[in-house]
Order: sequence, then structure tokens, then C-alpha cells
Amino acid sequence: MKNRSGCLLLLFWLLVIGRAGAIPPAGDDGYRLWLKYDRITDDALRQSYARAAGFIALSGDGPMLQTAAGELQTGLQGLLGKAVPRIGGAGNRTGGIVLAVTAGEPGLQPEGYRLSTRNGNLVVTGKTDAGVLYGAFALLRRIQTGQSLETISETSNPKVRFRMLNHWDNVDGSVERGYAGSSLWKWYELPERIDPRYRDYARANASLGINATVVNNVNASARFMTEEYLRKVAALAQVFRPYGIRVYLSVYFAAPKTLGGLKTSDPLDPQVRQWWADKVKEIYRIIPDFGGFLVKANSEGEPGPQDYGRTHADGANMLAEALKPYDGVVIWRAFVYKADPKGDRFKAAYDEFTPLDGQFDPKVIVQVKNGPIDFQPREPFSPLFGNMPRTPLGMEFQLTQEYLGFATHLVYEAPIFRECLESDTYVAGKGSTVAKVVDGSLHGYAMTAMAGVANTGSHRNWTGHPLAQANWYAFGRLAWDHTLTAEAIAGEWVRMTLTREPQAVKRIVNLLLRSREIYVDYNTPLGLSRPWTGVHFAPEPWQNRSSRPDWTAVYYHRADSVGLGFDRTATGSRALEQYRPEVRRTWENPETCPLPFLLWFHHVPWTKQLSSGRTLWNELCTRFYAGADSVRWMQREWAQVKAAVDPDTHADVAGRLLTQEREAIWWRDAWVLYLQTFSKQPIPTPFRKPERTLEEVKRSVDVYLLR
Ligand code: BDP
Repeated sequence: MKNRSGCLLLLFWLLVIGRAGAIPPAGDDGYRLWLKYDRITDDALRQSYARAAGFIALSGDGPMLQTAAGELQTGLQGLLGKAVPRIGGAGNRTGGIVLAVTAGEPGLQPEGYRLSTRNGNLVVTGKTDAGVLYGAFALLRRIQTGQSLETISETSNPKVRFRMLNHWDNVDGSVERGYAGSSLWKWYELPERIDPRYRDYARANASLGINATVVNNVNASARFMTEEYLRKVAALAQVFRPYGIRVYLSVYFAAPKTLGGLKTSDPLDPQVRQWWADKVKEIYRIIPDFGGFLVKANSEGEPGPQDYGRTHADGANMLAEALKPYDGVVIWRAFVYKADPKGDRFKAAYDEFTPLDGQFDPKVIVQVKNGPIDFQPREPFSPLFGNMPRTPLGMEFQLTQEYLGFATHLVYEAPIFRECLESDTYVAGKGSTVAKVVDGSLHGYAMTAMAGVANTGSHRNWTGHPLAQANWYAFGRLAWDHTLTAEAIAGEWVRMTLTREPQAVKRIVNLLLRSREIYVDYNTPLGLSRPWTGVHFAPEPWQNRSSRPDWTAVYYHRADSVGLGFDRTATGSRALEQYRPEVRRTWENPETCPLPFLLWFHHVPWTKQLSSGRTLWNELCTRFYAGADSVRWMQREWAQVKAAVDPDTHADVAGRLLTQEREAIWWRDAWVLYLQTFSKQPIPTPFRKPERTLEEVKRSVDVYLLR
């Protein structure tokens, strides 16, 4: 009896200790992202790394250099299974890692790094501490992905200067278009309590070279300009600083009025200008290395300079002037469109911004979404790229999956980013890619920027869908070097995050690479788009009522008895005129327009024979059905890698793929049944008619939208 109660007691304590975390959980919760640093199981490989990494020598004690050494120690401790000591200078010692800040190092930009071997040591060189930090992470990445260190010789400079995340996070802890829980920032605890997660966030970003973060929503609350909030933001800045990350804030343009009590927020009003000058002074007193402002103005109801008859340039320049005494920049968003029943939203940003080229202060960057409308599953590149040679244009990508199935659909976004960056604007002849506009090489921009609307949240694994971490990763890697391929990035990420088993790596990379096309097929094939208002999740192609025409679905797809698609040629809205003739020519002829862009530019008859040999209607059905069916292929592929992936992660993704299948069929059925009311044609063989009626799908959407 006594023994039995002793056993029970022991069991009880094991459970308690286990729950308290003293016993590590069996599964991987995804928290460590791509910085897992699990011990390398291949003995020979591990020992070869261990021989090359016997110590870490650093001269200098700057906080970022310390960070670099600390990160190397953490990483190597995990990967090699033993502690690697940190020493001062290397002296005559060999077999270690030397971190060297060499201001005169040729071929390096301030944040660039060089990895080389010298005198029997691995040397990480940077012109600055930041360069060394990025080099240290690059070295770790090599080890994590199993590369040799023998003949290491790599020089890498960032192609873009401001590599930033934009968080659409609100004062109340919610995240606009966030699908991974609530905000990472616990405003109510700050500045006193520092969640350890802030540091892990900084580590993850620094490992990719991300050096800037806008911590609040572009639909900004003026509260972020109060001293109370600035002190909270300062506490974050302090955590991020040793990782080379500066904080930025989105501003509410009408703050002088709502917060400052002024009668106006007119950017040309001297009192308003003074208010901003004082505010900026206060900000730099509290956050000495503050990065600058991100501004959404005169867009979707946000206030802006046009409320006072002024231009975007007037507004941006006023803020730039306030920031002038400091090192800050103004990032002014070009995401604007008016409620014009006759207009084409596609043309709005170009029409409003190109006349202002040359009028912006040198400290202003205009941030442009990759496409002309709004982060659709596939969009042509924004015609602003290439058409503002005298204004630095920054890129805005969206990592959070607003139109890409939230956190239940697997969509690897690197192909979206690459597709845009590789697009040729032809503004200075062939080869004038969007990437060359954004990296400044085409127009000689003095400042360059790439931003990603973050997909992070309070979910333990940061991004909700475990594989959506790859989108954060891919964005960071591309912001550093836009020439990296989607495949190479996926390969790195999978090896660092999921598995190093070669067959499994191959399969998962392939799955990631195909995921976007599959999504497009069942969601918006052939150039359909769906930026209609609302939650941006449920299929509602029939939605035709709203306060503005461009907030309906029918505005975009234009389905009628004749056909489908938005005519943007000379017979339609003429939006194609915003592109150079070479670009226009590829898209303006419906016979030769690539199918992925067809309905972006043409209203195509249902019976029209396409280059695929099928009629429009049959091609649409084929895509919707093939797309939805392919989700089952994804499930099968994922099942094949079960033995190579952590069981918890595997089960999580497998579950989401089941949801994705159900939702893909929902989308397919909604579109097919709705469009059929116009095409009046049967679902072609071999596809089977949806099991529900259009009315039933509509009802399911209504129920989904109930609050
Ligand atoms: C749209 C989102 C909206 C954002 C807006 C923006 O639906 O929530 O505020 O973009 O980028 O995609 O400002």
C-alpha cells in the first residue's frame, strides 16, 4: 500500500514537472523557427564543423558584435552539442572563428559581410558590427544546411537598404488581417515588462538581414504619438537595437488636430509643421535611433493632405522636414483609390502619383504594393514601377495571407515575390526589371526599401500555419538578395526548419513551389481577382451591393451573358496604357496574352477558344477542378514525408491540408455555379457537378459571415 502511494506521488510530480516545462515537450511547437540548432546527427559532419569552430575570437565589444558572438555560441552549442568558448584576439591560434570589423575592407557595403578562411581560421568580416552579425548568421546557415566550410569564400551585400516588416498591429492587441493570434506586442505590459519573445523576434529577423520594423498598423491610431506609447515603443527599440533593427511608426495624419488640439492638420500650416517638428524632437529624445514614419494617407477613409487641397508630396515633405535634423525617413504609401464609379481602380495609384515625380523631398520613399490593386493571388506588376525615376520607390509585399486563404491554406509566396521582381518594365529597354527599380540600380535611387506586411502573431509557432514561416523567411532573404530563387530559399528553409532527409527535402520543396499555382487555380484562375470588401476569405463572387462600386465582386470580374473579365485595353478602361509598349503588347492582344493574366485585361467570351485548346468556360472549369483536386495531391505528398518531420508539426499541417481541401471545394463550387448562371453551359466532362446548389453555397457563405 505504502509503495503504491509512493508510486502515485512520483507520477504526480512527474506530471507537474512535465507541465511546468522542466521536461521538454516531445513535439516541436515551431517556436524556434529556422533557428532550431538541433544537434547534427551525422557524426563525421558534426566533427568536421567542430574542428573548424573551436573558439570564437572577437576584437571589439560593440553590442552588435557581442550579439554576433552570442548567436554563434548558441547556434554552435546546439548544432555541435558542445560549448564553444569566446576569446579575445585569436593570436596564433587556429581552428576557430574570427569576427573582424574591418572598416577598410574592399567590396563591402556597410552591412555586407565576407566569409573566408585565413591562417587556419574561419573569418567573418564586416565593415561594421552589423555586417559581422549578418555574416555570423550566414555562417550558421551554412552549417545548418550541411554545407562544407573548407573552401568558404562568400561576399554578400544587401541589395536594398531598408529591409522592413510592416506590422498592422493595433493598440488593442488585434492585428489587421492577422491570422496567427493577436499582436506580438503586449502594449498593456510595456514598457515595464519585456516579453522574452521580443528578443526572439529580433533574432529571427536579424538572421535574415531585416533591419527595420514598423510596429503599428498603417490605419494608425494617434495614440502611438503620445508619450505613453512612445515609451512602450522605446522599450521594444531597446530590445531590437543589438540586432540591428530600428523601429518605425505608422502615423495618423490628422494627429495635430486629434492629439494636438489644433484646428487643422493642413501640411502647409505653420502651426501644424511646428507640431510635427516638436513631435519628432520628442520621439528622438525617447528613441534616439528611431527609423521614421510610414504613412497611409487619403486612402480608404484615412485622413491626408488632400483633405486640405494639398498633394501627397506636400504631406510627405512636411514630415520629411520635421525628420530632417535626425536620420529618419518618410515612407509614403501609394495605395490609393477613389470611389469613382466610372474609374478603374487599377489606374488610381499611377494617376495620382506619377505627376508628383520629382516633387518629393530626398528623405521620402514611396512604397508601392507589388500589384496595382491589392495583394491578389496573382497580379501584374504595378505600373508605377519604372514610371517614377526621380522618386525612390519601395516594394510592399504582403506576407500575411489576406487573399491567400489565411492560415489554413498552404501558399509559399516566394514565387509571387519573384514573379513581380523579375517582371520587365522596359522603361530603359529590355532588362529593366522591377527588381532593378527597387534596388535603385535603374534610376540611381539614393534610398531603397522592401517591406513585407508581417504574418506573425501570438500563436506559439508565430505564423499559425507552420509552413507559413517560410514566407517570412523568403521575404527576408529576398529583401537581402532578390536574385535568390524561390527554390533555393525553400531548400534552405526546409533544411533548417523541418528536415534534412534528402528525399523529404525534395518533396517538401516541390510542394511549396507548386502551392501558389494550385491556390490560384481553385481561387482566381486565368487572371480573376477578388479584392471585394469584407473578410477576404469566403467566396462571394455574387456580391454586388456596397457603398462603393469598387467594393463589390462584380466590379472586378464583370461576368455577363457574353463573357468574363475586365477590359483594360483601348476598348475598355485603357489601363494598359500605363505600361511601356513592349509590356502592353504582351498583354493587349487576347490571342497572345498569357493565360494567367487573361481576365485581368480582357472581357473574354465564354465560348472563345483559348491557346490551351479549350473554350474559356471549359478552361475555367478545368482550373477550378484541377486546383481543388491538387489539394489531395498535396495531402499525399505531405503524408510521404511523415517519417522525416516532427510528428506534431506533421499532424498540424496534415490537419490544415484537410481544411484546405474543404475550402478549395467551397471556392470552386461558388465560382463554377455562379459563373454558370452566365455561361449557361454544363460542367465539362470528366468533372462532376458540385454536390450543392448555388443557393446552398450562398447560404453557407451567409452563415460564415454571421457574427
Ligand atoms: C487592404 C486591406 C486593409 C488594409 C489596406 C492597406 O484589406 O485591411 O488596410 O489593404 O494596405 O488589403 O492599407
